[in-house]
Amino acid sequence: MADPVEIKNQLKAEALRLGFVLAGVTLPLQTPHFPAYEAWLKAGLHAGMAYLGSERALTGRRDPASLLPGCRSILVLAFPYAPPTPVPPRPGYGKIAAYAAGPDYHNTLPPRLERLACFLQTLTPQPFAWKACVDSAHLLERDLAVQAGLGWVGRNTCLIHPRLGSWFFLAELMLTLELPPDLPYTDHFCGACRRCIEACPTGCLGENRQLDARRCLSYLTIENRESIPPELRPALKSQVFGCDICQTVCPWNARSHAAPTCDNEIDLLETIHLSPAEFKTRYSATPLQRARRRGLLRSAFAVLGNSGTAVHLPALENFVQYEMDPELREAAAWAQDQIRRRINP
Ligand code: B12
Ligand code: SF4
Ligand code: SF4
Repeated sequence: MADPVEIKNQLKAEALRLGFVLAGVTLPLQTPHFPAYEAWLKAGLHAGMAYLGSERALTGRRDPASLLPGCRSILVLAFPYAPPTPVPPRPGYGKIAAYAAGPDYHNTLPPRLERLACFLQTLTPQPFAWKACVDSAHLLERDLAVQAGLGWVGRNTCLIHPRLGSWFFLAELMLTLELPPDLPYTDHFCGACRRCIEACPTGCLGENRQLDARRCLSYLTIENRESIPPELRPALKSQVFGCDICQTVCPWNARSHAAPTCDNEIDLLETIHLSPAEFKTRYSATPLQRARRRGLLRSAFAVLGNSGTAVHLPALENFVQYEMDPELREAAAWAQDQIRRRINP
């Protein structure tokens, strides 16, 4: 088979067979909103994610082809995950973001991209090089997805598809093979809707599709390596890892028909007692490992402060007395103090 359009169609069909729900092709060119990325960095909205402003990060985002010499096309894909279960919060339990309820997509998606590349090689005698990218590559994945026709970026800054909403990951297969590009998605935008801006508990979504990571619960509980500022801890409520609020309220997600996930709660007492080895055994194959044990404990203390009861006080006292890490000790003492104020106002 030599017709590039037919090759592209077969490749997309195979992607759907492998579980992806959207696929589109774009060129490895600078995306239209690279200047918006630079402005975001300049304003310091990336918080402690200094790696996003490194020379390598900027080069890849400015010139995607620099990631794969000879790159001529990028297949952009979306892979779904189940939305969060709408269960009311329970004292002593923390909620994790829906994307983190399953295995780590950084592990599960690259083999699918490899299978796709092997399949593509069966369609053409022309040899080609390829590179699988999932999240951590220096690409503006949402912007590339718009260019490949997968959807548009909403006020919550997520890539949205009219039928599927935004409960999916993005991934790319970069290719030195030339495939005909798809048309970019028309900027659908959000009309008069502002639900995500109004629902965000820390007000970190700006008017112009910009997110201030310094106050975003997702950043504070996943990427942040420092303490969570005490004034922001109450905003976590029961959220111990990641945040789904600005997607949950989005009407485009109400229209999607994905079944809710079943297990996005963790027992906080159990969590704070995990040894480093136990943390590794339980979470190393899940997205929670990104926060590391220290980060997860820190957020667990914040959530215990918000919803814990007298039964949690002895465990917290143990940390206040014997924990070596001063930031964790402080977080445990804060939680204790919050619970005591609730019990004896
Ligand atoms: C850093 C990062 C974060 C940071 C910052 C997020 C942010 N909004 O900037 C934090 C830790 C907060 C985060 C949180 C989450 N993340 Co994140 N994150 C990334 C990462 C690694 C880089 C994103 C980035 O460069 N941000 C900087 C801003 C400026 O860029 P951007 O959001 O990509 O936006 C660009 C386009 O939207 C574009 N744009 C398009 N149209 C328009 C129109 C106008 C007018 C303008 C001005 C701009 C614009 O402009 C921007 C700059 O180029 C990407 C993976 C990647 N390599 O791209 C994943 C990624 C964006 N994250 C993802 C996910 C799933 C999440 C969470 C849902 C996880 C969770 N449940 O906690 C939340 C969602 C929070 C949110 N509302 O964005 C998915 C998004 C999938 C989707 N459907 O959109 C990605 C693509 C990872 C993946 N491979 O699946 N994330
Ligand atoms: S992920 Fe949560 S904190 Fe971050 S912008 Fe969305 S609603 Fe706000
Ligand atoms: S909630 Fe409304 S404003 Fe926010 S992304 Fe969805 S449609 Fe856009």
